[in-house]
Amino acid sequence: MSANEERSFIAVKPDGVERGLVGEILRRFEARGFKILALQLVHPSKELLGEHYKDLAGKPFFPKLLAYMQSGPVAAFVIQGKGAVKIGRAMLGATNPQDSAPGTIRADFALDIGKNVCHGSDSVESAEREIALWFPAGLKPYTRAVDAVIYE
Ligand code: IDP
Ligand code: MG
Repeated sequence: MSANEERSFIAVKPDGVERGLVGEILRRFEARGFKILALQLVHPSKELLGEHYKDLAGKPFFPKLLAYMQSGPVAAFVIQGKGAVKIGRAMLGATNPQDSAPGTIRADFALDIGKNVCHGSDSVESAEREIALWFPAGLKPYTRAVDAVIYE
């Protein structure tokens, strides 16, 4: 996979969907130049979430996190483009919105760590794992003419 084809898994969590932020969040990634490679509203099972957040299984907030993530649909999408993982995390902002830099999604739309509106993969390996988990049917690549004006 070339550098311009790096992928990240991004999700608008149930609070973000409920608050009508799906369009705004998608818009930011589209405006930055990323290609939307997959897009789906998902009602995640406990099993899917347990796998998605398996590294956090021992944390005291884990049960609350799963309940939060099952409180409504999640808008799951995959972005593709140069620096998708690192830039995706930067655009989301720090996990705790109290610490997120102004201009990031969490700073602009959230106040509490347990209602922080969005998820983004933390590494290329996590991204591939999460994409396979949330989009088990796989992704269908496509070309965009606009990439010729986005990349040098
Ligand atoms: P990340 O979403 O920025 O990658 P993680 O540490 O992977 O942060 O935690 C996953 C999610 O779990 C966070 O986005 C947040 O919703 C929730 N979370 C993390 N730490 C806490 C906490 O201390 N209290 C409540 N919820 C938390
Ligand atoms: Mg994480």
